[in-house]
Amino acid sequence: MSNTVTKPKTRTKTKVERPKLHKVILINDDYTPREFVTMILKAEFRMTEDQAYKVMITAHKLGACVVAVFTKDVAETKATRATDAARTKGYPLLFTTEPEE
Ligand code: NFA
Repeated sequence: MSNTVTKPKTRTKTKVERPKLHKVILINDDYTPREFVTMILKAEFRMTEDQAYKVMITAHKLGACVVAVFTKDVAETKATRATDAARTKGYPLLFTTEPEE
């Protein structure tokens, strides 16, 4: 029959991948005051005094500490904003980012 209606032979399955998350990492240095680090963590990463103090003291003791994970754009923006805020006060404080495994 020439006018038979047939189903399509191929199907399309859309795969949605979860965007890879990126860590924001606080790096220790010998010059930035503890109080200032804690203040930046509270302001930029919306942490409580307790959370901010724990992250600051962990970086102070171990050399670095993961602050939080975000999508790539958000992680980079927050790391840059936090680092820039320290620069305006003349502190060498540094936040970096790296993709999660
Ligand atoms: N190590 C700094 C000090 O003793 C405090 C600090 C903690 C700096 C975490 C940077 C990151 N004043």
